[in-house]
Amino acid sequence: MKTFFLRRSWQRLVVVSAIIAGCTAASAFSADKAETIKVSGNCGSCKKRIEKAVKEVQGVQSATWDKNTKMLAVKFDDSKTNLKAIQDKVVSVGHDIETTKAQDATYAGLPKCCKYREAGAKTH
Ligand SMILES: [Cu+2]
Repeated sequence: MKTFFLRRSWQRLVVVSAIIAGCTAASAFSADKAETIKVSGNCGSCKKRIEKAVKEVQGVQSATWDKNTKMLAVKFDDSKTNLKAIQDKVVSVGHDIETTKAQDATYAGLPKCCKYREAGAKTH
């Protein structure tokens, strides 16, 4: 009786492992990835600039930046691009992210309404 029970649970373990392995394999083939990163900015122009830039990165499927939460939700094909490339693109058009600051010269070129580093800029 005890042996029978052990055998049953062993079999169950095999089935569960097979399911887990199957799911892992499936996710390895599906290259779609979703990430959310914080991007500094103020207004609708920032939104357009950020989203346009990110969508230019090959492999990016969608990009949506929220001016209130400052969060950029991005979906991309993991086999064509990566989060680093997307972050670099955001920074390249003048927007700071948590780990990297945009170059001062690029930031200086932003329209006045987009100067998010200035004090009081958040009330936009
Ligand atoms: Cu702006």
